[in-house]
Amino acid sequence: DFPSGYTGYHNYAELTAELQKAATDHPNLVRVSSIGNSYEGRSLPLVKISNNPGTDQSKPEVLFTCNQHAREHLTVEMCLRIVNRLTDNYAGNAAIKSLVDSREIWVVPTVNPDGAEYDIAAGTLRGWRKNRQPNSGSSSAGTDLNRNWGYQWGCCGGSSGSTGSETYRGASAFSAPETQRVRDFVNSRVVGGKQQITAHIDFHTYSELVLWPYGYTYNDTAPGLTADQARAFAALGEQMAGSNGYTPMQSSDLYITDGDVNDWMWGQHKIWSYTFEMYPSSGSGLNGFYPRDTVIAAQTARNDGAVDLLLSYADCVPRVIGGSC
Ligand code: 0X9
Ligand code: ZN
Repeated sequence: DFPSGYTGYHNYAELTAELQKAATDHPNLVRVSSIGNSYEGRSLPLVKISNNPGTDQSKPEVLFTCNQHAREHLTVEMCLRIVNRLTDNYAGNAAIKSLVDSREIWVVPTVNPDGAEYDIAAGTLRGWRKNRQPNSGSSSAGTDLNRNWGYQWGCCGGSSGSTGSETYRGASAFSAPETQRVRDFVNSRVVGGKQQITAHIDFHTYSELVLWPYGYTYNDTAPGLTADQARAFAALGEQMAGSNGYTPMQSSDLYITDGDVNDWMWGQHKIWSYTFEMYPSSGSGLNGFYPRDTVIAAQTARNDGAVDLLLSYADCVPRVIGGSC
């Protein structure tokens, strides 16, 4: 489990209990289900927040995902905060009520529960990143889930083909059960030929950044990404960064990745998909991944404004640059 100084973080059992509690406390706002299981058989919880969560309404949908990378435990707390804040404050806060009433909000608080549990299983913090899927013919386990997505997978030197690498891309695109489950869920939100999810944030740590596609190329425009779309990505990214004090940039300006989640969400579905790299802004060795639990409240609350901005633009992100939908 989490060691001393970190017990304020939620392990997998505590996370699932907290999600159930949100559903019990707010049955008219929250539905908890599952998008399927991880490699080791843990259910990947899916939370829906809306004013009629049992019904598929015709409203813009927004997705938040957390914990693709095992050791980035602060992101689980971020997704939990989204669930608790939007539901606990619904009755008393008119702005939150109107966001929740006008959207269908999906949260996957842990995409990589096997890795997260492995990271803390010995009562120490192991610094594990990947999932826990074995690699045939290798003693090294794990695929980097954020190199396993199927848009330009493995194209461009932004991932590794070596099983021992921290950025091992897997044997094929979507070879990891966890990316498959999220992919299948997102694909399932194509209703009547139209993708219902319009906007997405995938939370990571660390560096305090707001990132947007593409990650596979340094070019600002590329197939499937026009100059106007790139301007809208940047404009909303910069607004969100203005609210949390992070640094905004196209993700390849940080470094090239191929097979990351944002490139697939945009390239495949035209979902306005961002990566947030949370607190801290810098670190040495593994310590940046392991801030004490005393920072959880402030460093998740810091993103409240950015989350609300994404929700508010989800009807038409190009509106941020005066465009229309
Ligand atoms: O490398 C990653 O997957 C992300 N950073 S982390 O330190 N959390 O591992 C960033 C991915 C964003 N995409 C690009 N930089 N292209
Ligand atoms: Zn990460």
